[in-house]
Amino acid sequence: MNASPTADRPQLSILVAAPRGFCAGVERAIQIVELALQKHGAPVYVRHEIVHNRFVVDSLKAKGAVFVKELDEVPDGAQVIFSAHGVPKAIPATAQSRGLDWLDATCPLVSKVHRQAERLVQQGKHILFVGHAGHPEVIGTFGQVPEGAMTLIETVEDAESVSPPTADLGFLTQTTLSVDDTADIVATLQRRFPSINGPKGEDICYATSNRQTAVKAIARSCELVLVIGAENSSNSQRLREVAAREGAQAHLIQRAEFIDWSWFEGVRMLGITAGASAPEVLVQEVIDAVRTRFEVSVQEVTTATEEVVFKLPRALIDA
Ligand code: 2E6
Ligand code: F3S
Repeated sequence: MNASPTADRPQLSILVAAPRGFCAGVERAIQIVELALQKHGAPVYVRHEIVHNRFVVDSLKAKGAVFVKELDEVPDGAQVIFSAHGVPKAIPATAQSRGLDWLDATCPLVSKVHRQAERLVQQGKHILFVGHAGHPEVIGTFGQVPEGAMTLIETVEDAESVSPPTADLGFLTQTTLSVDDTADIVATLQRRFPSINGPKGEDICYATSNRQTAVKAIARSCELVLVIGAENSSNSQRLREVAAREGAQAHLIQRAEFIDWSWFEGVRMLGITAGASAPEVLVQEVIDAVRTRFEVSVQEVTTATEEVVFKLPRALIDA
């Protein structure tokens, strides 16, 4: 449908956050599925959504990827790929014992946390892991260490009340947490357990923290912020929360068709960003949808530039 003439439409300024959208780990994970399809031909099985985005999953399905919940849905002899969020050690072990041809699309920054978890356990420490219960990254990281070696901390209240089995402690975090909430949780742990061993930098990844800084910068000036991303995407949910805390009405939407136009009442400045698993095409789709109702001016607000690229698994480099 064509946009109505300029005179009919109210003015709306749009601030678009940068960085937004795909991070290096998501680019790599999608490329792993695409290259595996090129190399082996369809079908290629993927355990769990490769990244938490329906549009990405549907695009890969159309190319021959088959998404499954568990390995027992993968036929013998097939190729299977593990999602960017990481898997418990038992998953590649099972794939190996079944003779499956497996590839690991775990983000290297998640794998780094896995190795830190193993190291802390080797040092005899109990780990306090800051993260969200039930998230696949958390399940994957817990699955790197023996049962009972790690305790989940979700809130400041958990950090205040936890009574670990030993005083010899380390902490680690999920990669996609709220930077501000995590700082409060870590400060609580460090106050209660002054000798706790923590990561040198942070386990919250560069993409998560850059996207939160960027959305904070635009949300301050916006009455409404739309975050493009999925309900099950932790980093996208955190972007919505950050925008809401800055005082904006903030909504997480998968794509343009989920816009509720009543949100726009009284809005003069709209902010737009996208989670690390949301493709740029969906951001442009939202801007185009807004253009059909408003006379818009679009400005990108850049708070950081990103040049991170991760290497592909060796088995795919030639492909
Ligand atoms: C893997 C690790 C971190 O829900 P979450 O934000 O973790 O995942 P996605 O798929 O939305 O984002 C990418 C990603 C993958 N982040
Ligand atoms: Fe990795 Fe962070 Fe993206 S952990 S998949 S770079 S959101």
